[in-house]
Amino acid sequence: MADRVLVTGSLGQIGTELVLALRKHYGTQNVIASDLHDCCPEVLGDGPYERIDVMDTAKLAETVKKYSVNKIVNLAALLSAVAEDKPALAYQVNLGGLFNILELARETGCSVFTPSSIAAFGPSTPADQTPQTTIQRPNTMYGVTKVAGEILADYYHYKFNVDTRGVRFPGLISYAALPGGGTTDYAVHIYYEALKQKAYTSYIAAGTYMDMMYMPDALDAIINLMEADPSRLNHRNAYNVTAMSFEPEMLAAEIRKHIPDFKLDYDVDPVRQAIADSWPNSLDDQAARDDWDWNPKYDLSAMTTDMLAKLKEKGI
Ligand code: VAH
Repeated sequence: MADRVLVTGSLGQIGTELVLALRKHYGTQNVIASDLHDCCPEVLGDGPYERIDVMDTAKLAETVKKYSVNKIVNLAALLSAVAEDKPALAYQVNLGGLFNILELARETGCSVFTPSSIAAFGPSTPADQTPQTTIQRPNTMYGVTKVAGEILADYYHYKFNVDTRGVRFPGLISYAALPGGGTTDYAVHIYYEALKQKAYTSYIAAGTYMDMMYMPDALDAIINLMEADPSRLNHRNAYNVTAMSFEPEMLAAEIRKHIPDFKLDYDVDPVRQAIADSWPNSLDDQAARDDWDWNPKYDLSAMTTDMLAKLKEKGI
């Protein structure tokens, strides 16, 4: 029987594009999108859609049975900045939701892909070329749910043989859907404002390096790891993956190659700056390259060229 994939959090920054990419790979009718909206928004095209809250275990089980789902991609989560504002809800959705998905996978035999983040690292983690296996003491609720989620997903793999897999994503940059409530969102908004105003005021300070990745590479990472030969996987949850590391001035300089009079200034947000300061400056992603041939295609220059072109096509 063909693989049938349930995606939670389908209307988020990753989900909006991942559902369409998964439908290209597995077939439109074999990918069931889900989120909190009552009906399927146009952006997700014409494949199956269900309204699912990941806290609703009955609806999750009913959906897996209804569509004979064998793979679950769990994206439902609150991102870093909004999670600091709503820590209890973030704990419930990010960790409670993942627990519900893992329990369902244990009972039904589904595999589970769920992304972690560079947020799973903290101030005591080696910040440059952060190793695959190292200290993980995040000091944000988002980071707590991500590192706990990694450990929980590994537990379900080693204790119950659930096929769990995940990557630690850096900041993701895309032209299709805006991110919501993250710390790295500045690196998306800057492109929109560069086209609209030829200027942007960054809430992240100059010199703040963070790992980043263009969404096409992130989508490839998810599908390639989901399809990877399990005998090659030396890690499960989760693999470091990155494509570039930059700070706001580097991004502005790249934009100026296309918009010469672009101006960048700063109004630093202490909450999101503190979150960014607790994260690595750059990751070592050699394990992903060795175990499942991870190989990003976009660097800062290629991403900027494509991002600006695609946003212009959208009429920004
Ligand atoms: C955030 N975009 O900023 C997310 C991501 C590494 C950052 O997890 O919260």
